This record gives sequence, C-alpha cells and structure tokens, in this order.
Amino acid sequence: MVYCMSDIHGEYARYLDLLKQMAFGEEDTLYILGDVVDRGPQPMQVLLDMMARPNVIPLMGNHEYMALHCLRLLSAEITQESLAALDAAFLEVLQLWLTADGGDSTAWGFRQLPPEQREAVLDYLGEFSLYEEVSAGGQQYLLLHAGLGSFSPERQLEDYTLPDLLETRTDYSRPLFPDRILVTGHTPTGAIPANPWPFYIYRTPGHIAIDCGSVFGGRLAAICLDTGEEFYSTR
Ligand SMILES: [Mn+2]
Repeated sequence: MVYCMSDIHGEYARYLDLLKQMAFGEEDTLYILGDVVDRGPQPMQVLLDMMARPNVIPLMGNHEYMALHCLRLLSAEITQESLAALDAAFLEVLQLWLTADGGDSTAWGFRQLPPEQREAVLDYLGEFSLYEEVSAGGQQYLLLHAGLGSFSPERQLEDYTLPDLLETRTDYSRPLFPDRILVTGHTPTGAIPANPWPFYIYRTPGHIAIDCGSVFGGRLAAICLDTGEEFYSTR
C-alpha cells in the first residue's frame, strides 16, 4: 500500500500512533510531504526513525529548507569563508527560524545528537525531493509540499521555483490537471476557505489536502492512496 502523511512538525508520538494504525510494514511505502521539523517537541526523533526506514520517502517542506540552511551554516567548521557567511542577512533568517517558525526544537534536538549523527541528519535532509509522481489504485498522483505556484499546464515540473513548490497557498476549488490528483500539505485544512471540516483530510476534484493542523490544535493525518482510507492521530 502507498500512504501519505504531512506536516508532522516534531509530533513523534502521533507519528508512531499513525504508523501503528496503518499497520505500516516493509512492503508498504510512506511518502512524507514535508515539514517534519520545527514547532513540535521531537523533530530529531521523527527524522531518525524515518532515516532507518528505506520505505519512507521524504519530500522537502519550507521548514526543512530553512532548517537545513541554518543548521549547515551553524555547524560548519570555522573558516574565513564560514564566518563571512554568518552575515546580517543570515542572522535575520536564523532569528526568524528560531522564533516565528519554531526552529528552536529542531536546533536543540540537533545539538543533543552525537556529531556523526548530526552529519547523517544533514545529509538526509539534503536528499529530500521536491515532488514525487506515483500511481496507486489505478490513479496518478503528484505529491508535493505546498502547491504549484504560478501554475501553467505547459510548465515542466522541474521549472517551478522553491517558493512555488514550498510556500504556495493552493486554490483547492479548481483542479490543475485532468488526469492527476495533487496531494499537498502546508495549508492546514482548517485554514481552507469554505471547508466546514477543519481537522479532516479535505478532498475536491483534483486535490487532496492532508495537513490537519496537528501543531495547531488539530490532528496528524495519513491517507492510503490505494484505498482512500484515512487515519487520524488519537492522542
Ligand atoms: Mn509548510
């Protein structure tokens, strides 16, 4: 079976709860659509568990992008070059990440890892893909974190920019493709205008939105693409 989950944001207990509910096994595949880190309490535990499972396929979220940028510069060996990179612009990004974006739990968790594990985490984050195309239950799906900003049917997927893919607020009221369903996180379903069911997976023609706002008083969710079955964290 093929499953999708998104916006775990350090909620390790909820992540384990969902794996158990799904009876996730070696023959299954789980795509995690970004924002594993930041805000919640245990982002490093989630990452380390994902790293140990070859059948978990991670995709980049805007929070991984920020975390990777900041952690790489903070943990670089001190050279003239690495010091020059710690300029005013970087310090501003760092401050924003640690405060408004909830990067403190990621930074603290990272600091507590042994050095070789820190390096493995940075390598792992650097391998997250920007999108995945999968087929399940006879249907084609395009999986990505936020959406396809400045969408055009002629535009190739590799031509979308990072902000297009990682920060877009998707308009769920219109399908983008006639033959593919877009599966996205990033926008909590409770923040989608016209959605009467805030803590549930939201489906419209051409779209499945799966971020049920776990760190914003909601739940962590997963969906099985083969059967359409939905799973929600119970704690
Ligand atoms: Mn996001």
